[in-house]
Amino acid sequence: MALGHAEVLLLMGPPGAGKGTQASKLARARQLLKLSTGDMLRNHVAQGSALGQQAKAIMEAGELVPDALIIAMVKEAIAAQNSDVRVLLDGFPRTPGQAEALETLLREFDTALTAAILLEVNEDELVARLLKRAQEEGRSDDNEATIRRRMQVYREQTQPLVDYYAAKSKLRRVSGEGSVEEVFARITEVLL
Ligand code: B4P
Repeated sequence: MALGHAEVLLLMGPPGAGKGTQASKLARARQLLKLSTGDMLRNHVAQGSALGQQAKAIMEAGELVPDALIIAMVKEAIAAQNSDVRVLLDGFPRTPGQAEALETLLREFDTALTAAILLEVNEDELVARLLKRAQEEGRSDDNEATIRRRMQVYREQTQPLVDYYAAKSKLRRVSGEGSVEEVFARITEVLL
C-alpha cells in the first residue's frame, strides 16, 4: 500500500449495513481521514449549530438532509486536508446530486475516486441490527417506523448510485453479513 498518496474510498449500503463500523476499521488500517456525514450531522445537532437545527427533524423523520448542506459540509472537511487527499467517505454520497458534486470536488483537488464499496445485507438482518442498536444506544432515528422509512429512502435515492459507480468500474460489492472481522477481511480483499 502506497501511503502518502491520494486515496479516496467510499462506503455505501443501506442503514445498518455496517458502514460506520467498517469505516472506523478501514480508516485506521489505511491511514485515511474518516468523514462520516451521519456523525458530522449528529455533532451539529448535539452542538445546536444552525445546520444542526435544520438537520434534526429531517434525520428524526428518516429523510435525507438537503444536498447543498451536505456538500458544503464535506467540502469544508476535505479542504482542511493540507497534503494529498486521503479520505474515507462513510454514508456520502447518498444521492445522484451528491455523487456529481463529489466528482467535481475531487477534480478541484486534482484527484479521483479510488473505489466505491457496497455493503450488502438482507433487510430482516438490517432491521434487527438497528433495533438492537436502539436498545443499546437510544439513537433517536432507530425506531421501527423511521428505520423502514430510511430503507425506503435508500432504495429510492441512494440505490441508483450502485449503477452509477458500476458504469464507472468503481463498484466493489461486499457481503456485509457475518462477523465484523469477516466483513472487514472481505473489504480488504476487494481493495487489493
Ligand atoms: P448514518 O449515520 O449514515 O446512519 P446509518 O445509515 O444507520 O448507518 P450507520 O453507519 O450508523 O450504521 P452501521 O451500518 O455501521 O445516517 C443517519 C442519518 O443522517 C440519515 O438517515 C440521514 O438523515 C442523515 N444523513 C447522513 N448522511 C447523509 C447524506 N450524505 N445526505 C443526506 N442525509 C444524510 O451499523 C448499524 C448497527 O449494526 C450498529 O449497531 C452496529 O454495531 C451493527 N453492526 C455492524 N456490523 C455488524 C455485523 N457484521 N454484525 C452484526 N451487527 C453489526
